[in-house]
Amino acid sequence: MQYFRNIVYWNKLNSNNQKKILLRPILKTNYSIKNTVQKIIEDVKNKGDKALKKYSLLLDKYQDDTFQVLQENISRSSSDISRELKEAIVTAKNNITCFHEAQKPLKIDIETQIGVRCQQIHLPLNSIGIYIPSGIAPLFSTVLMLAIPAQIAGCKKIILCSPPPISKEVLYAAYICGIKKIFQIGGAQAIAALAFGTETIPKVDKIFGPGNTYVTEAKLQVSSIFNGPAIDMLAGPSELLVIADHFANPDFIAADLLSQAEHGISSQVILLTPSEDLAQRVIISINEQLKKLTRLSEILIALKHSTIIITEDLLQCAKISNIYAPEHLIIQTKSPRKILDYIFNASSIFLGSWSPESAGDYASGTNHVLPTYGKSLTNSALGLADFQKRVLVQELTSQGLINLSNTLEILSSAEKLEGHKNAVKVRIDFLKEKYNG
Ligand code: HSO
Ligand code: ZN
Repeated sequence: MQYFRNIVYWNKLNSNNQKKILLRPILKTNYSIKNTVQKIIEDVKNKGDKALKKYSLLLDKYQDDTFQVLQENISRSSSDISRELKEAIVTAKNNITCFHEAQKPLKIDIETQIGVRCQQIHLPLNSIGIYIPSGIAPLFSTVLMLAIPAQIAGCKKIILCSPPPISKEVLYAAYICGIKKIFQIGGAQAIAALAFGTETIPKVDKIFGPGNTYVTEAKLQVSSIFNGPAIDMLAGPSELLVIADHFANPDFIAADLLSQAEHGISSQVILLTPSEDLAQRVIISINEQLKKLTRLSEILIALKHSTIIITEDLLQCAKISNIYAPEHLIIQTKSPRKILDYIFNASSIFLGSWSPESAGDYASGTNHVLPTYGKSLTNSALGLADFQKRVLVQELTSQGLINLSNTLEILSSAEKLEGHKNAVKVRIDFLKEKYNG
């Protein structure tokens, strides 16, 4: 049976249909979700732990006095995990650490003119919250992607929240990343607790991590409050775009497309290729391989809004990919680096036949928290910089100020800000008096 056969020819579509084919699935947040989330946030803000207990019982059927996972249970998670999995987690941790250590920014410390020293230094965010959703199989790899850069940056307080019952893999990943404060609390109530703090859950400065519609809506609402916490980004469904030529292996492409389609019903995968023959072989391979996958029902729905697009040439593939601005872009062509020069919008790029997206999802070292839904137009993959802030420092010598004083006085006069001018003038007068008078 042919489950998947969506194929179109880009040049045969009119411009309206070209736009349509690149549309993402519509994400539904209705008023009812917005209102529910707003109510939960208000409740947690005003009633703290009492509200948390209420929502935990109501929504997660879970009762607890403190929600906090005991230190001994965090360290005990190590004995609940197979040696094989522990080793794999450690390998991933080492590579992610290596790549994020390398992101340490260069310090800037220069004299813009004689006696005028300007610096840019980087300071860690003081407190951050990590939210890890649950599910049939919680994606504990996200703990590594968030906790490792947070530790490298030097964040002092790292709080992790995940819905009850927290998975042993999440606990172990948190344990090896040195996270000590872990709470079993989920949903919008967890985000509200991190945003405002309760008797047991500390308030944080920035909230990271993906989640369902309620969690995403809660992140949106708390971050738009004037003195609310910052957030990393709003996580949308996973997406993958593959650019391939007739040299590519159709089984590899099919497997990559299916690997992202299995994330959920709103995931979207697209293949761009000038080769009709390759497209047909990918279709055959998808229909073969998907039968063996366990998340077939999600995959089939995701494939409904996924397409193979036949293009004129590889340059047109790059152009279409830039319009779509994918979260993940795999380039499987004879010379992928040549295509890279024409790519302007993508969050994470995988070059050649031997770079499946799974490598970046887990263990090559790059971060898998990425802008989706076309946000790669302006935003970047999560990295060390998201856990730090840039701070500017300057120091002028007396001679430096004398050298700059004329410029400062002219500029401040022109803006009619006499107070600014005066702050320079009192110093210059002081110096004149000291040395001349
Ligand atoms: N592809 C997902 C990340 C992930 N995949 C986690 C497997 N586990 C979003 O980039
Ligand atoms: Zn993935």
